[in-house]
Amino acid sequence: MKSREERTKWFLDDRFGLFIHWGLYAIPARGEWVRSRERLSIEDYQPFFDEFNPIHYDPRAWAKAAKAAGQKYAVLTTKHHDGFCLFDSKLTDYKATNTPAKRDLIEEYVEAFRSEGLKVGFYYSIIDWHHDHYPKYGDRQHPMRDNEHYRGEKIDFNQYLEYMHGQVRELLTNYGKIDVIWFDFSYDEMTGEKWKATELIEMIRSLQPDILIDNRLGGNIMANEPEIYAGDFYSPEQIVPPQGILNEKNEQVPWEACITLNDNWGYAAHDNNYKSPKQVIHALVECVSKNGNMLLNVGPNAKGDIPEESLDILEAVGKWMRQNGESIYGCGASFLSKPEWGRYTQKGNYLYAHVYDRGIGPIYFQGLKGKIKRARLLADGSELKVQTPWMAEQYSDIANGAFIDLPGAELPDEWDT
Ligand code: FUL
Repeated sequence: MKSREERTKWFLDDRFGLFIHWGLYAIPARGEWVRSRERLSIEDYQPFFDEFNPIHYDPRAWAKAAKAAGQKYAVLTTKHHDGFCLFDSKLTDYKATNTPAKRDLIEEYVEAFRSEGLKVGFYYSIIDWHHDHYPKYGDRQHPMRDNEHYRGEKIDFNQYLEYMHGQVRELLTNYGKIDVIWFDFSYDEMTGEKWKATELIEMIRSLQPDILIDNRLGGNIMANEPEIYAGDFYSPEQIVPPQGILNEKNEQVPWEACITLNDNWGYAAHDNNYKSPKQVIHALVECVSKNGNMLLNVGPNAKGDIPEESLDILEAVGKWMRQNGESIYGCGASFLSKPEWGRYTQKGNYLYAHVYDRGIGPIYFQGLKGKIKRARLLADGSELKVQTPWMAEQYSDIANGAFIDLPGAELPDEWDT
């Protein structure tokens, strides 16, 4: 079996992926937690199942948008907390093939993303608000929490476990090679032991030895024993960890920050709080400058369209990536500390200076270990002058530093040159 280091190689090179939250909740259009937040009963939620008919679903178009944005892999919700399955599971009737959609949406997704050359991941919720044997009463992650009707409920959690493990087996047997499985999530007393995570991971590794597993089954990645259910990477949500993620020996551990484009994962019709392309690019650079990945989310609507606002952002990011992707792919943190004018990323002997703030005059590189052989602008490939400005010797310790001249008064790329 490959080591975690070998398994995560492609992942850490690729750096940028697309997260897709899509399911029945796209119809009420108030985010993927609508059933829980509004305490909707099974009956309240049923119309969305009866109506689900995403006539515009075209995963090829999604894959093309991701690819054009510079994203190298994707992760789609095969089942979210509401329990609805986008795939044709033999273990339930609560699935897309039984809705008016009448299609295995996961099969089409895998096919489409693969043929566009992207790696393919499955999000799978271990929480399940629909299953009869998933705890309901007094469970803070359940829509029916504290509903007296469920006090003293008789559930057989083992039946749920069998179902959940069985579905993971289906997902990793019926769709060819899968690159990432993204579980969501352990909480309170629902720990790795409860989910029988060790057995689950053993099964996963036997079916798909190279697949990457996130950390949300619980467990401690730092323990560094692949037999333990810890998974391969951390999944900080809506934050970039300030120092990256380090183990006790101060080594970087793989991580991927998942970030929404507005304030919701699932489609939310009235949420217009979109980030700007500049914020998204800076977030991606921030992740890479700390040895992390970014999984950027979109929430397609009930018809299967990614919202226009999201597509526009992806397109703008893609434009930047086409010129500057070299400073992202295969890159990680630099040994140099954060400069005043922006960020560094680094790949071997190549140092990438992400200039956010033009300032005046040349930009200063502090603490170099050797001489800069040559410098160029990623925007157009033109050579830049490494120089010592007149009289600078008197004012700065330039022995281990260098000044580089930027042409013009404005940066060629307003967000990150
Ligand atoms: C969370 C979930 O509860 C959200 O709905 C979303 O899927 C996010 C990525 O993980 O914890």
